[in-house]
Amino acid sequence: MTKPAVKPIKKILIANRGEIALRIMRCCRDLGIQTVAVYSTADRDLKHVRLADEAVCIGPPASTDSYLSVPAIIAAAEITQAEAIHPGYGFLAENADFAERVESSGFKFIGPTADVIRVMGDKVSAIAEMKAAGVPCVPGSDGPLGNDRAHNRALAKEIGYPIIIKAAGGGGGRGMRVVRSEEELDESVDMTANEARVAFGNPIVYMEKFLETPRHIEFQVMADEHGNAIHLGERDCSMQRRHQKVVEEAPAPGIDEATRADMGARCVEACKRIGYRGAGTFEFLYEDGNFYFIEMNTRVQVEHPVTEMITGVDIIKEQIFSAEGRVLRWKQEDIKINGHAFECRINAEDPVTFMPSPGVIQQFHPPGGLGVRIETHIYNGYRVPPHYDSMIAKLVVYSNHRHSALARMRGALSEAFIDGIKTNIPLHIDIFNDEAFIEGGTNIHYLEKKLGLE
Ligand code: MV4
Repeated sequence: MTKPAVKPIKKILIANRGEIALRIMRCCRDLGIQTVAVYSTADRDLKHVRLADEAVCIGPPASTDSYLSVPAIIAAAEITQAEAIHPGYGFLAENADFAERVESSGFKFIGPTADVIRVMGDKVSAIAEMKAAGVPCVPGSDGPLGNDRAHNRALAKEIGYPIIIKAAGGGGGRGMRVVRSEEELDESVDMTANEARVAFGNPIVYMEKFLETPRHIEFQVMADEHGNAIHLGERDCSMQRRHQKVVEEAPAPGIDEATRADMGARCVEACKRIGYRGAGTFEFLYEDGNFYFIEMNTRVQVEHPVTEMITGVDIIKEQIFSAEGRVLRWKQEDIKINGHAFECRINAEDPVTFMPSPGVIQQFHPPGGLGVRIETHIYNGYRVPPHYDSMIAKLVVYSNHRHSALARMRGALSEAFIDGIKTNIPLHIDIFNDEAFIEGGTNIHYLEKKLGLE
């Protein structure tokens, strides 16, 4: 076999803000790659803007006019002569049209091809691909629902109530409706389709059996453009409120090595089938010992550090290497899951009402010590702007065992101090003292139930 053409990237434009922009910038620095930061007028004082080799203001505070402005970002790449664009997460990271525009403008998009983003962005085609690759999916309609109401009723009856109607263009909790009896079915299908038409410009909906008490377990994969792929094990992201993850951990409690190897191999097979490139995540619901694929994320995720801690793989670095056209440096047998990691998402919000709490950070004392990693862009005097996501830091801990990692997180949380704004640190302290969470394996409804009762 001839060696593939590797094109080393000399300069990357980071099309994001906050902690992930800083994470990507630090990785580029490790690799000797020049960085271009882009920022809105609300973000002039971001840490990575100061540390990047170059910085370009791309617009006013509103995301739609800055971090979501494709022309502004492409123009910034052109004037700085960047070679590649890293989208981070959120904003344009899973926008196929953006990926296409980046590449047609002569830049490398650090992520999968636009075609693959498009296929996986449509949940109906994503599920069809996964089924074909041998990935277990939720029993359901196997494709879009049509207008034949009798057929839909027969289908729901066969699957068994409760069922859930989901929009093909939705995902991440948007565009779905649970149906508990036949009387509600027709109206629910129509309403979900109409809302989807408005929200996503796509009225296509599909049906799945509704799982009442699943856990959310996701597999991290990494692929090159030469048909090689590996998995980096799984994460448990069940501790969530209103589709916002609060705590993540890796590995998922109670998943044995054989199950991990089996599910991981199926995800790897799916990557090969769709021609995946870069970092990706397969999301599953896990109930009664079974996995059911629900969606794929074609970007790096917020919670990628917990996987890095237990595998030793720098996921951002591998994304860049993949974009350079390199052959994946890891074989599956090189990947060993070691120890246990937790991540707390620290948000600038009221710990009781969950209302955003922007403002000036008067004092910040980050926790530290062995196995403690903090990913944050905040510093003393930094003003948290009201225009963006309220996550200001990720506190990640690692230890040999889950039990000692829990203790390490409790210690780190008690040491962390942020003054000037409200944060959800008290909520995290509550969670890490919760008996069921300490036991492990709580489901996706656990936190909302706990908050409702207390
Ligand atoms: C489901 C489900 C139960 N059964 N699908 C919500 C977000 C989107 N990724 C899919 N979601 C769900 N799909 C079936 N067939 C329950 C959820 C769900 C959920 C999933 C993951 C994490 C948190 C959740 C919270 C509520 C509902």
